[in-house]
Amino acid sequence: MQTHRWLRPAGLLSLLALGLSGCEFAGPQSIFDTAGPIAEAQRDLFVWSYQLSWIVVIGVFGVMGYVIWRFRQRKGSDAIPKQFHGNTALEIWLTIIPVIIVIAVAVPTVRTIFATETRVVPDEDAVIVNVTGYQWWWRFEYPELGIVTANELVIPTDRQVVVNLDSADVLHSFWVPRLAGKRDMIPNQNNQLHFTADEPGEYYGQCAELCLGAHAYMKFRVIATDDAEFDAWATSFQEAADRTVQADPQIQQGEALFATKGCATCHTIDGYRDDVRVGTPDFPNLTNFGLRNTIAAAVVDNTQANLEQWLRDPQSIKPGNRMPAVWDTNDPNADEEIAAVAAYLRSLGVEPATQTQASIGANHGDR
Ligand code: HEC
Ligand SMILES: [Cu+2]
Repeated sequence: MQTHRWLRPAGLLSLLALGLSGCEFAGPQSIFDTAGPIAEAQRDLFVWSYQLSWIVVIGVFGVMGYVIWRFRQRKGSDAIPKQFHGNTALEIWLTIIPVIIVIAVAVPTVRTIFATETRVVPDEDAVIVNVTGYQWWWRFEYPELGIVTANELVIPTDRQVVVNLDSADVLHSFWVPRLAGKRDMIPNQNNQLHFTADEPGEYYGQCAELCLGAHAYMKFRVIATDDAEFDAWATSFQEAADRTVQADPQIQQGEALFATKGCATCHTIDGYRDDVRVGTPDFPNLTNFGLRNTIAAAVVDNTQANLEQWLRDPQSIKPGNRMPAVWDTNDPNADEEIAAVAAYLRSLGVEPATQTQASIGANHGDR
């Protein structure tokens, strides 16, 4: 079999071109499009090592190319070029240059590690969040504010955020590429990460440690707001227990179904009826669900239609997840009841008049 000699390099080159064309430097999960000082320091370190590598590559291949060309065998000459074995000066330089290169990489690396990776004494006004990874969603607890929520980490802009990372089951990894490098979440090992967001906005997060099943759908959002909006958000959670169910009959019906359909055995809603024991920490807390932008670990937007679809058949939205389908497919009341429960959930934390535009951070664009 005869293949053309140029086919292989041509194939490799087109593969490379294809790979590069898939690169996106400003996507919602790009480490190059940084949005805070920690991610910025890490990106700068990466770019510096990358540039230095190119200097080394160009230097080494340049010298090699020059030597190959300059000392190539010439017609009619069998003489061996002058050898430099035992050239002390050259050997010293060949030792010094790599040492300089190693130092040029090591010093910024160690400095960045200490600036970004170590445990910190939190700033006075830092926001502390205990994050627990579950197969396949995120629990966010703000111990100082008495708030528990899921899948959307609301933070104030320009203030340090310290996250204590834990897992309830297997290994997960907390990663918000535009804000900070990833950090493993290991059961019973209190790993920590800290970061700050410079600008209000919605930042995409993703579990970065293969955790089986729906791992690829284990996403989340960090929503950075200004201080006033953050305080309003926090207050809204703290007051949730005292809020009454909205008067709308459909919402009232949904509220009742939340208990009778068994949702309350898994899910907590602060302030839900005194006579019903609601939820356990091991399922997403649905308090103020009407303020959420997304459903099921940021897999789909929080719209009435998506929420109904989620309740009718969770597997159709997020294959592998552990929320059961509660209604039988042939239940004649399913459509009406699902619509009612969805309306109830979407009313939580929302003033009746502003229901359509209540999502927090929604005006900051989609990343
Ligand atoms: C056996 C426990 C269980 C029951 C019962 C249950 N759920 Fe869930 N639910 C889950 C789990 C687990 C998840 C997380 C799924 C995922 O994202 O991987 C979930 C997720 C959700 C979410 C998305 C949460 C988020 O943070 O985005 C909503 C909304 C929800 N359930 C509503 C309901 C309603 C309404 C009912 C009753 C009709 C119900 N659930 C019954 C276990 C349950
Ligand atoms: Cu995971």
